[in-house]
Amino acid sequence: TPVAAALLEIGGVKIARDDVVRESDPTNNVPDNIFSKIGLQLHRKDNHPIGILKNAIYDYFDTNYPSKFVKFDDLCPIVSVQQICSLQNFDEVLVPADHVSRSYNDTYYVNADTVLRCHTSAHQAELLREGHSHFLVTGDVYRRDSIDSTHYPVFHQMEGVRVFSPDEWKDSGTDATSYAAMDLKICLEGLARHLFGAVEMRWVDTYFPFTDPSFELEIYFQENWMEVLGCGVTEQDILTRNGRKDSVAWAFGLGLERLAMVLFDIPDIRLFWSTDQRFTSQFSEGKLGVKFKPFSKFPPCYKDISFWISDSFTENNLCEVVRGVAGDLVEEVKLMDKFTNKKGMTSQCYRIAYRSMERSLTDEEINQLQWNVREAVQSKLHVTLR
Ligand code: FA5
Ligand code: MG
Repeated sequence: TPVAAALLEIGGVKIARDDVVRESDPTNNVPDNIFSKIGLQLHRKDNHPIGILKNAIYDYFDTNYPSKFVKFDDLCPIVSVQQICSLQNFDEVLVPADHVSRSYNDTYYVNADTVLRCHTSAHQAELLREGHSHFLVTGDVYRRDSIDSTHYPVFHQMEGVRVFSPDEWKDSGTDATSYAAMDLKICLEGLARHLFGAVEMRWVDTYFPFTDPSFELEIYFQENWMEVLGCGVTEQDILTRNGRKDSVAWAFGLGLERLAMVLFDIPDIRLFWSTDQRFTSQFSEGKLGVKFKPFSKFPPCYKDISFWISDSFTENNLCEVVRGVAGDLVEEVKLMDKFTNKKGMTSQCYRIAYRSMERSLTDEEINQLQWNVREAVQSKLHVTLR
């Protein structure tokens, strides 16, 4: 259920609304617009595009690996950075101590040791320790990030892990790592065919601390290559630490919104949070062939904002402030220009696109929003407006 209370308790951890504790507790950077989405669990709604997609992926695994994959979709999104024997979000998946993803700039901290999980990989180690060898974990994940049609600070991932014991690859004629990498790609290409039939896609080599080799899958969508998942062969250290010393494994993390955008032709990620009947009534349980019919064709309205930055300025902080003022009326925040003058001062110009998915915005309303954004940027980000 949506959270209206000032204090929320999940899994024994208390989180307060920002107006209640933020002032007094600098270790909490969860804003109200994020706070209010905790617990909504779109992935557990069978009539919602994210729930429909989750069930379609379940079907693929049930058909191809009968009664193999154990499914979890209700694990608590509030996870530890550091605990005596469990360090879920980062340490357990070997994220180095100085990795950017640990910073307050990238991750929502509930307090110094506890975060809103930034990926479902946070649950890999505990489930391996519990003895699972084939599992899927679906859940809401949280990230401070940029703002555009494919990025939102709350989204959904599905993690998949498959562990092989030595007798599974020993007669294959290849080494364990190549065997797992090949099996992984076959599995995910099969999933893409199951969901989409024919789409244009490509594999890209990448880096994750918890897999080697690592890959991303991109799909051609709205005239761009869009990254839909990350995956790879699990680092041996993770298996060794969690009781699977002689095994090899693969893992993937799917971005469910991105896949649902392709599947249902949904043009903007904000729509997943819409409660407008004209959105929700277009989807129903088990129906995969549906193409979304847009009901808002209002043009976006662009406003520029320029300022001299300070050393502490980051784009994620700017996005957070803009989202805090404009909520889902902000469609994109994009750097247009940047220069450094002779005195070494750096100026940046950002273009903000405002558009409602549901109605037409008046000039007055947009001017007021932009005014409020300017005020908030100036007071919260230590920049000098130009
Ligand atoms: C991860 O989160 C890794 N944990 C995935 C993984 C799991 C790799 C297991 C290897 C083994 P990444 O940060 O790339 O990776 O995110 C995975 C997917 O989430 C992306 O491909 C994208 O589809 C989606 N995603 C990432 N950020 C956002 C965002 N702000 N809004 C919507 N979707 C996002
Ligand atoms: Mg990525």
